[in-house]
Amino acid sequence: MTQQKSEKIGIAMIGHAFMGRAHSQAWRTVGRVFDTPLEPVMQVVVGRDEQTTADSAKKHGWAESGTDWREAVTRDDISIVDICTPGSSHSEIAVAALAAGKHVLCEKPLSNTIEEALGMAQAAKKAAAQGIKSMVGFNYRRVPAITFARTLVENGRLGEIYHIRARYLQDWIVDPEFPLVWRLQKEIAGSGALGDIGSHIVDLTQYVTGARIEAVSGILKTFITERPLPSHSSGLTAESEGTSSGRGLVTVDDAAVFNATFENGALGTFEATRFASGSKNDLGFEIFGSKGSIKFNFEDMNVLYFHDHQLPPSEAGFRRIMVTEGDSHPYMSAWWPPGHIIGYEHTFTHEILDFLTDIANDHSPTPSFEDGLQIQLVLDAVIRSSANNSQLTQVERKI
Ligand code: SOE
Repeated sequence: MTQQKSEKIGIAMIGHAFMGRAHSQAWRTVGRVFDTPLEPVMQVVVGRDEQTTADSAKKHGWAESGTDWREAVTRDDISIVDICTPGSSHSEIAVAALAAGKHVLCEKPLSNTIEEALGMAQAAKKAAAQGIKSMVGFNYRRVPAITFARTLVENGRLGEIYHIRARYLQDWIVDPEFPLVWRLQKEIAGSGALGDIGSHIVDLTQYVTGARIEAVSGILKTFITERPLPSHSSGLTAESEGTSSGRGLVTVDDAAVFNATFENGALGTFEATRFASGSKNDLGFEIFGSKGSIKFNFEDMNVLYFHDHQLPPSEAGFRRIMVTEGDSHPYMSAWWPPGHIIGYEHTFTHEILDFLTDIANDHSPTPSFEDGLQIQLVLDAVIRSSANNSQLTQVERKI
């Protein structure tokens, strides 16, 4: 099913917190920077609280607001459902939206359990037969330097890949008095650093190398096991938590470290933590091959370091490539002249551009829900390994 250029397409966004704000910016911007094949209409944003959702609609540019996602995903004027809620609600909303014939963009990680992820992948596959598209919001794939890194690997510039090293370091919960927010509650978030930020580096390393992780050996750690209950009603009480008054149990990991074997024979090392004091959003990876190597650091996100191992030793070493050349680097032709750098929010604009383009051209978006399921299976293997004395644990295949 293809749709004609500049045809309007109605959007419903479910959830309007951090990811909702980032996606709203992208929906507002994409048609004003890129020649999009479809014109997004920011029709309705849905949230739990009527007043805060109405405020969000006004601030972020949505025509309407509501508190009933089931109504929103069945509206005739809605063709895309953008899920920006915590992982505990991804499955129910995505399956209902796909069944209603809506294209679905779902934030990462795909879901909190393997069973849900499998059901979502099956529902997406069934909907795809009717021309309905679905994508998981691993936005860092759309950093131009990372898209360019994938091209270098695809073109053989790194040769055989030996080592893959990836990190995602944050420090927002080092303070023991930071409250027990939803990201620290398993029933809402599914897991902690592992699923929230570890999922990004699993996706990125598999995307850039084109190779999947086969087995892992991991350790999960929760450094601070009790925290103050959040001021807003979270359904948690000290009594229900069996903790000292006003505090609740942290039920997810604070940090995850794991080694990995890749299907192409490469070895991987991964670190995902919220306790790297001083590192605010330090996502990075290094990939070493027989013909060359690359290094990326999100804190310098417009740059890719590339070492061409085929050059004479006298010229060896990593050179700093500014990935801002409009004629030769991904996405950059639509923004500014070379050297005028872009930021975090632009990755969501690129993600939504690609989703709209795939819908218009009847192409299958990536990462797919199947890709999202495979990433959940990698995370699940880390959890099983950590519970089994870090034994090397195979990643299950359910696809
Ligand atoms: C919190 O760790 C978070 O908002 C993640 O959920 C996002 O995916 C990441 O891009 C920024 O940090």
